[in-house]
Amino acid sequence: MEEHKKRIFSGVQPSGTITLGNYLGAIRNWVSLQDKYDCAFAMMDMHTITVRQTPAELRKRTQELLALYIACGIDPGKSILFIQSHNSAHAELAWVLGCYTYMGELQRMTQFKDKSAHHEDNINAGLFTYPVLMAADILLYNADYVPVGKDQMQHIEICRDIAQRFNALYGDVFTVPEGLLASSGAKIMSLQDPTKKMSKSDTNPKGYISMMDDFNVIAQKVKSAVTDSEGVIEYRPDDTAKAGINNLLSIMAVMTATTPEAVAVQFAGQGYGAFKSAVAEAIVEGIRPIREEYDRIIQDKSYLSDVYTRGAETACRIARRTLNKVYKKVGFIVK
Ligand code: AQP
Repeated sequence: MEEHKKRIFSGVQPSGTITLGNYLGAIRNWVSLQDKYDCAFAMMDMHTITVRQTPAELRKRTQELLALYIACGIDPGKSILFIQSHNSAHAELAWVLGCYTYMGELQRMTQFKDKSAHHEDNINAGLFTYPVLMAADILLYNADYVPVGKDQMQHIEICRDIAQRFNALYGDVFTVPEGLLASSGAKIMSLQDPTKKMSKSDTNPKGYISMMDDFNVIAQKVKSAVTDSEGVIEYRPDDTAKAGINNLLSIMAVMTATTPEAVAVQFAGQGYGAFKSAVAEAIVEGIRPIREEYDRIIQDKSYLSDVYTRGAETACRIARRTLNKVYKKVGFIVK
């Protein structure tokens, strides 16, 4: 990483196949940041085990996620691409930061509350301390900005609080990061329950569009998206009764580089059926070139392993510097 550029860190968990929400809310926005900033993007495999995973599938999905990053336009020549578990500094810093984070702060996290409600049989300590590991992910690289979807903003806030608390005790150790929200697509909703965000671990696959879905399946999923009985295409972001149509308008707007309002004007007076067909086509056409690139890259396992091996070397070097500074500050003898 060059010294004069501001730094960016972000990542996605390989906890399922990546959805259109992950793409529009996160990965897509990373591409344009690569020239202006020093960027590091990781496959966040350590976070995934807060929910039970099938080991062989997790390994496969981690590799697929890397291929998808590259297919979406993340360039390993410009950005550091690595697997979180390849850099043990993440776990090490998380331990230290955990001693500077309060139970009450973690108890307020919406994701913890949601995921504990969905996995009542496995409310583990990792799920609870997830935001501490995420703070370590970001602070190790002294990231200035963290591009994320809206759902992750609460975790960025707690990361900032932890960094400021640590800095107040020990001097300016960490850069206090800022979340960077996409101007559009920051929160794509479920197609089956448009009051909930689209999630890759949704038990109902009709709720999300996977970046790997067959194109016919995408069309079917959009056709069966929940809307309303009013039959009017209007963008009313504050009207929950219009949540389904608002969501489709937002998706169409990002896919065609316009605004939801403009899409609503374009389709005013048309039926939901025709509108949904147009949305499905826009999604498929947007995803098609990524899929073609992905199909090519995923075949080349030695290239992928070369990318993540080189990425880990650089990531470990940068992170170790920060970790040693932290260790010194708290009173550990650094070898
Ligand atoms: N629906 C969404 N709309 C916009 N952005 C989204 N993101 C997630 N869902 C949406 C953004 O994608 C990035 C990676 O997220 P993650 O994998 O770290 O975990 P997540 O936020 O918990 O995403 P999922 O899909 O809901 O995963 P599961 O189901 O495993 O929990 C983040 O920047 C996130 O904001």
